[in-house]
Amino acid sequence: MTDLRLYDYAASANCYKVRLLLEQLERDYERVAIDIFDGDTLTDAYERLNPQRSTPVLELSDGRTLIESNAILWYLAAGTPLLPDDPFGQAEVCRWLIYEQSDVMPMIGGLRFRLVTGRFAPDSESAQRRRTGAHEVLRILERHLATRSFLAADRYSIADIAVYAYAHLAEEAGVDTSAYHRFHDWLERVREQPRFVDDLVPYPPNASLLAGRSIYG
Ligand SMILES: N[C@@H](CCC(=O)N[C@@H](CS)C(=O)NCC(=O)O)C(=O)O
Repeated sequence: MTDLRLYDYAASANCYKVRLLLEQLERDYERVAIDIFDGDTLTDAYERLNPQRSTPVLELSDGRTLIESNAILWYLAAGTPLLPDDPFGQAEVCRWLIYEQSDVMPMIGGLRFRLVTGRFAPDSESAQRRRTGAHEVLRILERHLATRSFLAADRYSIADIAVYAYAHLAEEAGVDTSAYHRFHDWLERVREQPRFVDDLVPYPPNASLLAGRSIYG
């Protein structure tokens, strides 16, 4: 009997970060597969679950639901070593959760998604703009990690989980990361954490442009 249900798309790194945390916290949960390119998020039932029609969604045993991957991370990590309990440490984590959504996800995850599903040509202006943004993200991470092992509060936390979920995909987005040595050392430190998993799957064929039905068209 599990008390958590995760509405989840296996190829989404926003969902992967929640799966990684659940694994590291040794929490049981029921996984409900949502095919975002087969119209699963376009139904009235899904809109009631999440008016933003996105994955992941976490449902608690009392029926309450949480949307937004980083809000879900925060809820699950509260009271565990993966979220500091002092206000400054929490604010540092919050800073990286915001930056992950505003910059890391669009510049690296968004670029990779659009390249591998045929929405961007590799040398298009749109791809080039995001690639420049991805290098800016990597430069900021590289600089930050010059004096730290982890992103926030001197320890492994949900800040690392959230940023890792998209940042580790930079090469798959066609971004050359070879100059970012501290970034690579940090990726390794994240992978060395107890119960680390990488169960992110490739985008299936129906994720390609015009092959499926989703909010992306
Ligand atoms: N800010 C949201 C973004 C969620 C999001 O964009 N999820 C994508 C998968 S990565 C999705 O489910 N899209 C729904 C669709 O395409 O129908 C979060 O962090 O949860």
